[in-house]
Amino acid sequence: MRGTFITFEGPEGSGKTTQAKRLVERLQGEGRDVVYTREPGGTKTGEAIREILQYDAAGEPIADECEVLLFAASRAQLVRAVILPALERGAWVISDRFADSTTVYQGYGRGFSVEDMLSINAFAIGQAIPDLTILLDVTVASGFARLAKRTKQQNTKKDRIEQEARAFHERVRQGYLDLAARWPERFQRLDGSGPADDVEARVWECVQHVHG
Ligand code: T5A
Repeated sequence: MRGTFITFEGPEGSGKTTQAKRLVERLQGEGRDVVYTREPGGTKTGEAIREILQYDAAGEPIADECEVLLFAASRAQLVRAVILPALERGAWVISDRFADSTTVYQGYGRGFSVEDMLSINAFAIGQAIPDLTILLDVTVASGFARLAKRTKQQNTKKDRIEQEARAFHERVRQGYLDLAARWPERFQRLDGSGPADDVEARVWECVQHVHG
């Protein structure tokens, strides 16, 4: 029996990593076989690509077209090496970002054709279509306020895409809302604001509602 594939999407600082990990713990607490993945990354090849994408690790500016294909390449590897084998053995797969990120960041954000991004995604993911996509919706301002707090507390630096202009991130947020309206049967848009425990309760209700 095929397992269950859930993806978390949302703007920067919307709480995807926090909530994806909490969901993994809850499902594991029920004794389920659960695999957590993140994008870009999740495999050795993907983590190497992540380094290049996040901080220009190759030492030169990345062309926007190259960026699209690197995200797709990381995803193609993750799907074949991790996601499909896990789904085939009946596991739950929880992914922190997936193909919708390319549609909104490179399509709506960078301005590439959304339909082109969907075609590239289709090639990269094959049969790995999420059963449920949880869109954690927060305003751009509140997401960045969370990241600013983290940057200060942990003394980290902003990555390449976080440094994009505010208008870029507003387009990303709008892109997510458009995708959620386009595929209402797959997307669940949840309010990502408020305390993490409250958001976790919303996520859990949503997962139980969709998958019993
Ligand atoms: N990208 C990615 C593309 O452009 N195209 C693609 O195809 C893909 C896959 C990935 C970057 O790559 C881009 C998008 C991104 O710019 P990343 O480091 O993985 O980079 O960045 P994000 O996925 O955006 O991860 P972030 O860590 O920035 O945000 P999250 O995961 O949404 O948020 P999280 O859980 O890490 O929380 C952020 C901070 O807020 C706190 C947390 O403790 C943390 O400090 N927090 C809360 N604070 C208050 N209330 C709550 N409810 C909170 N929940 C979390």
